[in-house]
Amino acid sequence: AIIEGFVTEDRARFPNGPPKKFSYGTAGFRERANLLECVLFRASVIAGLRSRAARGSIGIVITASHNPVEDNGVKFVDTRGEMLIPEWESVASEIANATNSDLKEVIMSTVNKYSLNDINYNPVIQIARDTRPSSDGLLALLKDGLQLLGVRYTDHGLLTTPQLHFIVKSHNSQCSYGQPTPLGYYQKLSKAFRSLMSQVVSDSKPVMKLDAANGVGAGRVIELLEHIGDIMNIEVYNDGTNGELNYMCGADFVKASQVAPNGVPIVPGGCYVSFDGDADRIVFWYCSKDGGKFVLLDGDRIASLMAMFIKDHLLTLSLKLNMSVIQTAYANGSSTTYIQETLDIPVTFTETGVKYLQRKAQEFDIGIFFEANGHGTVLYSDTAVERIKAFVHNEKLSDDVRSSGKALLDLIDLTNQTTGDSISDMLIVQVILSHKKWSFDDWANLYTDLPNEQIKVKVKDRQVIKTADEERKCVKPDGLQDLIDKLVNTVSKGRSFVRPSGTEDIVRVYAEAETKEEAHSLGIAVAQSVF
Ligand code: 16G
Ligand code: ZN
Repeated sequence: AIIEGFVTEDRARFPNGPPKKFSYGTAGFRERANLLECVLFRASVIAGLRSRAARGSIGIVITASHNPVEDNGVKFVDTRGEMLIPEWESVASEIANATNSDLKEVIMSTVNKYSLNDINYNPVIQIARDTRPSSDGLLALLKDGLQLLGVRYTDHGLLTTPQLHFIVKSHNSQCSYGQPTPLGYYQKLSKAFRSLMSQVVSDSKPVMKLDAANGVGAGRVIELLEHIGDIMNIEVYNDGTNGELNYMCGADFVKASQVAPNGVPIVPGGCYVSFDGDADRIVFWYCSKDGGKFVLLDGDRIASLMAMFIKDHLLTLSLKLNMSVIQTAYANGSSTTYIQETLDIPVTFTETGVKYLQRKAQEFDIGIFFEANGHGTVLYSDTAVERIKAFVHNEKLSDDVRSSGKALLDLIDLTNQTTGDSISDMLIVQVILSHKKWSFDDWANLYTDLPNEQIKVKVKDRQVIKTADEERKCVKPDGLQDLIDKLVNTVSKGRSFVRPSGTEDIVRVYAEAETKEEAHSLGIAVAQSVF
């Protein structure tokens, strides 16, 4: 009867049904905001069903991340604080796409398939949204749906995507991960950060200048500063008061165009950081003191820095835990070489998309996963945490070794283990640089990036391109890979691959080589062979 009422209301509000065919992909449902109204209303029933099936709280975040301000989107956070499980991606798509007359049947078939009528669980949905002007209206539709269904919810207001992931995990872990509120998030991170920074002797406070992409991260960092402002200075720019969301600023813009964003005063040698619109991606950058050259420190750099620091600590503790850095084909070849050869840590490759990296990272005691675009974090298995804890409690340790062990435990608490998190990643990087007494220059000197080129190619049907070996080899159309191999062999340290984009109707070409000119010519040549 409740479903009946919901379906009737859906038909009254959206007599034409969904305005287009949606597909729940890596980014959730993402569209022009005005096309999403029906989807947001139906998101209530998707979340309610998934919550019951998983017997836990589900999160919904209204955001379109680094997309332009006219877009919006909706993403579900699964019970352990991770991305929605693949099986339910299709359920979500089916419900979002059902015609008015099919909706009831589609919902009921899900109810029956998972025997949801037999489950006596009254879910609570955790909700957050970003700063887009369309987010309020979409939120209202979602709430209407939840109320009609009698599903309880907590609206946390404006939060970063990773904060909502944290809250869902905390809620479902009976608070053992943290308190399931924004305050609980700030408290957990700031406690760990203060403890780690207290081990550093320094006569000045670290300063970072933040480009917040005119997004939701700006206000959240200001809230965070109430907890750590006495030990770290974060100057917030692109806070949304003047500029437009993600326009000429933010992590995606800076990574793609390799120039400084608008809206941030540049001081050579200063430390800069850019978030994306929902603060789950982060890149660092600076302009060198001599000559003002722009230097980007991307996801590969962050992964390398974190891997180095964690490995150092494990060596001090003489703890053998199996560790891997997870990368995609987009990782700069120099970072892979540095991690494998200098740090002696195995690198594992996966397809593009956070869910693939995350899943792979779970296979290790310590899995450090980062996409070059700046999305990533570190996952520590329960075994790893228990072993480190047991070790620290050993009575016969020297002070140095014990404090190294404690630092590692604090580092784990400072890490948002649910998903890549700009705020958490920023604090971790600061801790490492402070512990090493390193500047951004020192960090950049770990290795030298190979010059690279990314080209978008418009083709009639991008799905004719099929890849294998974690997207590093092209298996269809026939002969294309041979051609790429030949071209790659004409330049030194050459590497190139092509793949159909998952988010745009294009084929992406990546090329890298020892010199900028070679990377460029290789990229162009490969792009031409794709036509
Ligand atoms: C999505 C993915 C991101 C990936 C990008 C690739 C998530 C949350 N986001 O934004 O990880 O790098 O797609 O886009 O999984 P592409 O397929 O167009 O290259
Ligand atoms: Zn994002």
